[in-house]
Amino acid sequence: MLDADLIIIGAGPAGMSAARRAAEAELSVLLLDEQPAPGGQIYRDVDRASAARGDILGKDFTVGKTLTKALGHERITHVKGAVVWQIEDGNRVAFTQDGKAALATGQRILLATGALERPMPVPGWTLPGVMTAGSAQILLKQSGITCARAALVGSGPLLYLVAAQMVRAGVPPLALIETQTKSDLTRSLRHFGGALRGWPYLLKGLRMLVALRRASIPRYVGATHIAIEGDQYAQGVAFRIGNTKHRIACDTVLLHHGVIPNTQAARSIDVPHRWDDVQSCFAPECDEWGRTAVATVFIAGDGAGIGGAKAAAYAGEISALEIARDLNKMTEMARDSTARNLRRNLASERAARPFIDSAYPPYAGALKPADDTIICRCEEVSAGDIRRMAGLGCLGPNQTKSFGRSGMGPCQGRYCGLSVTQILSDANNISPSETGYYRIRPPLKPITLGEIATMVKSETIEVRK
Ligand SMILES: Cc1cc2nc3c(=O)[nH]c(=O)nc-3n(C[C@H](O)[C@@H](O)[C@H](O)COP(=O)(O)OP(=O)(O)OC[C@H]3O[C@@H](n4cnc5c(N)ncnc54)[C@H](O)[C@@H]3O)c2cc1C
Repeated sequence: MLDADLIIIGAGPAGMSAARRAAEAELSVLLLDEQPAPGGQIYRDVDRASAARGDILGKDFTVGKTLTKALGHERITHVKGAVVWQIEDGNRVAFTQDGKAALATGQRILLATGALERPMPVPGWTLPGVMTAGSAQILLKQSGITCARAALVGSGPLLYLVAAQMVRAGVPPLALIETQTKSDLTRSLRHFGGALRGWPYLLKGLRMLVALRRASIPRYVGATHIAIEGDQYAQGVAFRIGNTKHRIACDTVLLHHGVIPNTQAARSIDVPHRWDDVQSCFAPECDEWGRTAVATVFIAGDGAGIGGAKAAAYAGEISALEIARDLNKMTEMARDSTARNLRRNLASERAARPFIDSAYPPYAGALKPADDTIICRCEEVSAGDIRRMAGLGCLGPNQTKSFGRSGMGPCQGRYCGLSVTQILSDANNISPSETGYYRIRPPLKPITLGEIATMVKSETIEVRK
């Protein structure tokens, strides 16, 4: 069995910063991440990136090398390709690596599992050729592959970033079809004063827009009635701006309308969650150190609430300080004096968030999808099916499983969960908070019986670092 003072799940900015800070405070750290290399979403595979790929992805990407370098600390054991599928009793973590299962025990656990892209169910979104913008970025970061003849559809800064990266890669998108409206922007202006503290983000956004304009990428703002067309695969996107119909012929459609905390691991161990009205998603309840109602479990980074990479790194360090104090490796005074600066930086990082969230709300059409739009892709359950279940008395996502198998496929509701909550909430006229979410049971990620069977030998398992 692998033991450590602290087990961190997720080697993104939150997990990596927490690991370094905890190791410096003399804690032994086991860092588990399913990816073959550290970096998380933003710095994915940064250590392997060539100079040319670094230029395409930008300065904010290559800066991640500072965090990955710190993982060389002797007290940090980073197990790569380790998929965590169960957490037991708040201190035991089961994971598989190379098809073999292992158990690790930690005095404290930090969940740094980051964010997922918000599902964007629109007609035709299950056709081959449709992906999320984040997946296109993963292809670019990890394999240097770009999508030709692609249309980017949705809203939010990540859409601009992916578009700008595609331009730099020499494969510009055909168009940006954006769903936020001019009145969203006007409404968001009330947050502009506060957002000025986070001016680097505003400047970055402005620069990306200028770059897209220079590259002559057509932008359509305020798009509604979005539908992806094609019989066998995506061949175009139809939408309306006001009363005018448009159609862009393309081979690939990249959807994105924001990111939401990845809450599966926290939910699987009954950490209470609350509905966040501003970000229209569930977030785990944590205190200012990331401590949850499960005394041994902390959460940091986008998994606790969307704040971006730098905010995630500060939050990871803050949690590590409290964990070190908790395990008597640091005094309260030392914890507080180090945390003070980190908190100040964290507040500036978060300053632009209310402005961004209100300027780029999720696409209304995907929050209230048409009846024939598929919601649960694993089991092919449509929005109309879920509304019919509501009509038959189904009040929450868990019941949709017995009413019609929604959320019962391999993803266990990871991708449809939020849409199911929102459709039921709307149909029953009950708040998302009361409607609730799927009860998440292990395994968190698919695992074979063969892999579980190897657990018998876990005491002797040798993990690849
Ligand atoms: C697809 C996508 C692309 C993004 N790209 C950018 C970008 O280019 N620029 C930007 O500023 N922001 C980007 N973001 C936002 C991003 O979430 C950042 O704010 C930042 O990476 C958050 O850091 P984090 O440490 O909280 O989580 P992450 O960086 O997301 O790291 C979480 C890590 O946990 C791992 N993990 C999750 N579950 C398990 C499990 N069960 N077992 C093992 N490992 C697990 C993940 O593989 C991941 O490596 C992106 C988000 C998404 C969803």
